[in-house]
Amino acid sequence: MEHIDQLIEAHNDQTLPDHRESFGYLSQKLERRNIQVSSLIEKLQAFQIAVPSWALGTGGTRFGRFSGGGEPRSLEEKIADVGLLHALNQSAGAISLHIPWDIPQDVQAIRSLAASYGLAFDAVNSNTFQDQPDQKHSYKFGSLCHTDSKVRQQAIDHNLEVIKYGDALGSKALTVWLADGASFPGQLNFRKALQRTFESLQEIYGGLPEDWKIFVEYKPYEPNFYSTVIQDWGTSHLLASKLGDKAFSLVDLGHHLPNTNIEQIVATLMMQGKLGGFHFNDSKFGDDDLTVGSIKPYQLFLIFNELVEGMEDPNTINPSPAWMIDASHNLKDPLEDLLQSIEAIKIAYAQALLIDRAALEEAREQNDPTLAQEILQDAYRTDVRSLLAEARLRSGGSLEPINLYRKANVRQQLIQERGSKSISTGL
Ligand code: LRH
Ligand code: MN
Repeated sequence: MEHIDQLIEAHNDQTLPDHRESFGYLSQKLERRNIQVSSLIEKLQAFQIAVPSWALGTGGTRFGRFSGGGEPRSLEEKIADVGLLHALNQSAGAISLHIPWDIPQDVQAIRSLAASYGLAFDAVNSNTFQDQPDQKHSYKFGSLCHTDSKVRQQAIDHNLEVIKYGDALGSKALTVWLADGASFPGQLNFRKALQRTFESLQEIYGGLPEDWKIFVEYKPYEPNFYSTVIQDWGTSHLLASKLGDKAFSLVDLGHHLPNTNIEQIVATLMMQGKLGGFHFNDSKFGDDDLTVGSIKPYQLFLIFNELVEGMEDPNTINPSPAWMIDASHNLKDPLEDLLQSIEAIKIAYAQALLIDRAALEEAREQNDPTLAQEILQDAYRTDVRSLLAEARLRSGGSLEPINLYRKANVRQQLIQERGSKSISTGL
């Protein structure tokens, strides 16, 4: 979008006085508690989240899809939309592609276009949960676990091809999510399915460049409704451990049965050095792929409490996780939804950085749950939004991204440019 930098500067001038007041008040309060506000801001500026290329349009459900118009019609337009998000919040510095939904026709052109917006390529995602028009063998009854070795080989070859695309774009990781499973008792030999999946993943693992990672994403159900081969963190961890040092588990927040303690799973995987990354979203019931922090913001805070504990531990054996969103937008403007999700992730991170860890550990060692909760919730109940705004301001972003997005009528301009019926590839 032209002149976005000028629009940001002009809008910031108007909102700066309010910001100075709220940021000034919070900084003094934190400094009095010996919290280094400047290093906090630096951590927030450095924290970049990858936007999924498949979530820039209006998704839908099997019951309907209500397109909002102005959706990106090509990979180039998707990169431009993520570039706009990044200009506004200086926090969306990467895009995660899904193949074949986003095959780059001209890799060099795509690389330089992304670079022109300050964007890198995070993990690339393979897709063996849909049949492509020219595909020889169907994935109806699975892919890497399929009873027919020809189908397994086709799926392995697809993943190796996705690695090649990613490598050409500068990506350093492959995410494998498998719909593989069964919808009826008796349909699947659990043992054979898991063994075939492992052996297929071994072939894909063998195709990884030296400095690459493979993320094994688990999910309890959907589209299969009785069994999923990689159903939970334990199965993902088992496979990642057997595959080797380049293999890790990927935690999609929506891929847990109700009331699962996800923060404990995060702590456990991080302890083993096998937490590869996240697909952030939120959910009330199933894999709802809703705006991050829109349903369970306290759970997100508790997850970041475990993440910060691991990240701040000088002896941690876990590499820096990949921070990625995986959402689908049925009702909201996709770009506003993503701006809200990124804000919610960084709010949880900032609040977790405010936790008095020494005091919390002391309370735990004294078995004082009341004090432990007081310490946690003091951080959770701190309004850190001015810290995030200051981090954006120092990085050249907007103090109020969503207000500016609306004030600048971005969606209207996209509809004029792309039409009210343009549909983007993805979910
Ligand atoms: C599966 C999933 C996976 C993606 C898809 C778009 O539910 O979370 O990460 O490949 O959504
Ligand atoms: Mn996911």
